[in-house]
Amino acid sequence: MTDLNTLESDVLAQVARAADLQALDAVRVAAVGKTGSISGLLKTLGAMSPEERKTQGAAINALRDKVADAIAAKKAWLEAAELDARLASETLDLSLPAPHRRKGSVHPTMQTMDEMIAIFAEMGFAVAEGPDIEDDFHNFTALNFPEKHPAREMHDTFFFNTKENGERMLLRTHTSPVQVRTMVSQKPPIRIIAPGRTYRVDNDATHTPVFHQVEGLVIDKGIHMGHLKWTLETFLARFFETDAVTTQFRPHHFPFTEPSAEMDVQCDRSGGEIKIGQGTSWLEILGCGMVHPNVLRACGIDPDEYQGFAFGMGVDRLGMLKYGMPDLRDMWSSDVRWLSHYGFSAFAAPNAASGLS
Ligand code: 2NM
Repeated sequence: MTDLNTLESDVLAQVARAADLQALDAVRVAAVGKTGSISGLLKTLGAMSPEERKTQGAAINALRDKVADAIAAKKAWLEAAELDARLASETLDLSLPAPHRRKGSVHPTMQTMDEMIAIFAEMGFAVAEGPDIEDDFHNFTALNFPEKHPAREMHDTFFFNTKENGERMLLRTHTSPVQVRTMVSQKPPIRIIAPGRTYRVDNDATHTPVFHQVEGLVIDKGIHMGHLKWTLETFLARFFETDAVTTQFRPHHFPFTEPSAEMDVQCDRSGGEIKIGQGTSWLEILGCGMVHPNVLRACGIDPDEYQGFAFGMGVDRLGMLKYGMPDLRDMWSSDVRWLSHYGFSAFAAPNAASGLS
């Protein structure tokens, strides 16, 4: 008859030696599996006297439980060790610099947009956002573009396929629909800028199908073009980091403003590059005007009680002027040499306190 104590120390030693889960399972099968050594002992109970069966049965069962517990404990330990090894081998320190790779940088357009937002934020403007995919009402109708009027053709629009209900969505041609949504949902006074991507069917040296705008809107009682002029001149002086700028309004036409104007800023073109804030030339820089009464009415604002000014400027264009980039198409070239030449540090976000660029 096998000595239970010898069997016990034998099996427990095998459990202790098992180096991995596979080896441990082999030990389990050899000891407590169907044809295992301990299971075999249990089968010998039938041939014993009732007295012997009572003592031997209890002893063999106790041995079986002890071995099963030892195997379960070792299994848990091996699984934890396996997980630890995997975690150690898969460790990736994301805070380490990547010395053999080119570092990423902020795209000049996004840097320019962040600078513009920082200046307007300091002047008390809130930032408003809206969807890139718009409907006809918010992009055109509410902005006083008459139905079937050629003014709609001015913005060569990317349209989606007409839906079953007859509606045709579009990619916004300007960020003005954000101003519409703001006027519809908020009560005056309103003071917002709407920065974002805009889309027009247009592709040449000075136009890309996707471009970026920052538009602004102020609605309150007694707002007039003097407020508009001061706001824009203050913005331009800060943006171009000069003490002051000289500007002129030129009459223009937009459906959504009356009167409408383009603003030119005085500049110097004598040295090959454009310098803002001095000189004898004028540079067209943005569009603006007093919000048309029809627009206010379409947005639920009484034009006899409230007036407002609005303006819109191209971020890509302003960035080119400020950072001396000659060709708009470089913006989309994904050329890492261009990006690292003009790119900005991701850790130097523009703000009014520490400087813009
Ligand atoms: C421009 C020029 C002039 C403008 C008008 C509005 C609104 F919604 F208030 F009517 N938003 N933006 C506006 C006015 C935009 O971009 C060249």
